Amino acid sequence: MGRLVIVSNRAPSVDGANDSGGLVVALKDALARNGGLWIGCAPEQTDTPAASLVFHHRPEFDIALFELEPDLYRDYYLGYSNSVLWPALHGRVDLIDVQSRYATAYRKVVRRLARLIADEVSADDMIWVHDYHLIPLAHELKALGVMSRIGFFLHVPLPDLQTFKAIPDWQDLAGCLAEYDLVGVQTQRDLGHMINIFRHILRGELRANGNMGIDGREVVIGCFPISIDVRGFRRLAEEGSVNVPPPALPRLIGVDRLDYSKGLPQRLAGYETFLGRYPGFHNKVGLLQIAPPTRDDVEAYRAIRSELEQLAGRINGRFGTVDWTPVQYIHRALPRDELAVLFRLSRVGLVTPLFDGMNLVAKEYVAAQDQNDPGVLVLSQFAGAAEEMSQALIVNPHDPQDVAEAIRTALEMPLGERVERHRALYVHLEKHDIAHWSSTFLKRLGSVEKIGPEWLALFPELQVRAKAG
Ligand code: GDG
Repeated sequence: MGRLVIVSNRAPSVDGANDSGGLVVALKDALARNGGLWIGCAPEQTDTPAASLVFHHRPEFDIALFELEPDLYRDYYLGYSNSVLWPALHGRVDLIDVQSRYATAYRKVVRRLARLIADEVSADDMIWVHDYHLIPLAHELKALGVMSRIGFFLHVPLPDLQTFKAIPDWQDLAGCLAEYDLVGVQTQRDLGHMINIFRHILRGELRANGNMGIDGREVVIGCFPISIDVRGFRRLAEEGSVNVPPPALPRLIGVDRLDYSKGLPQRLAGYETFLGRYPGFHNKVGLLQIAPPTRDDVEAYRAIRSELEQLAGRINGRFGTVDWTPVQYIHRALPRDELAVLFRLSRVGLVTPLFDGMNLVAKEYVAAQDQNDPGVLVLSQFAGAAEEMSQALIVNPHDPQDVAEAIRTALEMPLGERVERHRALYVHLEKHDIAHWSSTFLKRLGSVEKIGPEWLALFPELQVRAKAG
């Protein structure tokens, strides 16, 4: 049996330092089973990249890094990935920054990576590619004769057809997606968009088994809602909060990378409306917003940062007193165990993105709660998580009145109702945790029909091994 080969823009750190939570936890076991491999971009760029993957051995699996020149990396990562694809996939077509060198760099990086991978894998390995940074990888690998099963999972939303067509290379990109053996998205919403995109752009046909027929091939498609290590996160919150006193005032909490898709200004507008409408809560509640920086080199991210700082300042100026600061804003990352405790000790979790593939913070907030006295999750209808978490208070993040009312409802919700809603959410999450997500995806990828290795042995000419260069 072959190995599992994970490919993502960023690989786990070589020393395992940032393993906690996330994909590593989910995939460690599957990787360890057959001497697995995780391929990702080297964290540092260099003017003289190695001509092959750079290997590091970890006890459970190997890590193989590909190196990139600084300019190439910038145009591929900050450029095409995060100034074209990220805004387009999140419906912010107004923020797309089209530069031909971005697209060139993106294709160049993926093509180069494909050559490095083709040298490494064999037909019975299973390759799982993650996210929008690497969409054309299956196309490039197949062009090099790689026969492995190749699956793709999109962590971010797949928008509707019209929005998708705002991407300059939309036809090409749709064709590249359809070259995977399995394409997974987070939600039924995104699955519907994918079917539409394949139908209209590639003349795909939806088959009775739920897969798509495209150009005489069957592309397996599916919805695989990602999750978290629910029990692990709960433990972190429980253990960390022993002897930690609750905050002086009931707390609302928001934790988001500082990204325009997360709806932070809209959230603050909702909170401001709440404070304006319900003066009885003045001095009786506080909002803690943690928003670590991300992609600071892209102009749209600098703009959202200054907008948020102004808004927080305005609210504090308008409602604050000598003894009370309505908004506490932290613009840096906190350790994960600290976050877990903060979630547990917060009465309301505010998760109000404008568009989000899933949103793991919503799941972390629920996992961290004390089941005997849980807080309430206020969740945007546009977070993928809303498909699974209907017992949260679901809001329209664009409507400050709606957010304000949900905040009030959450703060006034009786214990019985809080416990009931939390139990339903927790039971679902515990069953659908991150291990469930990865095993469902891998099982489906493993069952995709391919020419088996025994056949390949009879037809060695099919097993082309590409050479670098
Ligand atoms: C993409 C998709 C999809 C945040 N601040 C700190 C911190 N975080 C952690 C959270 C959570 C993670 O970062 C954020 O995950 P999200 O799911 O909320 O959002 P994205 O980063 O945009 O992730 C998203 C996800 O991929 C998975 O498929 O759900 O839709 O956009 O775990 O806790 N962690 C620490 N300090 C912080 O200050 N330690």
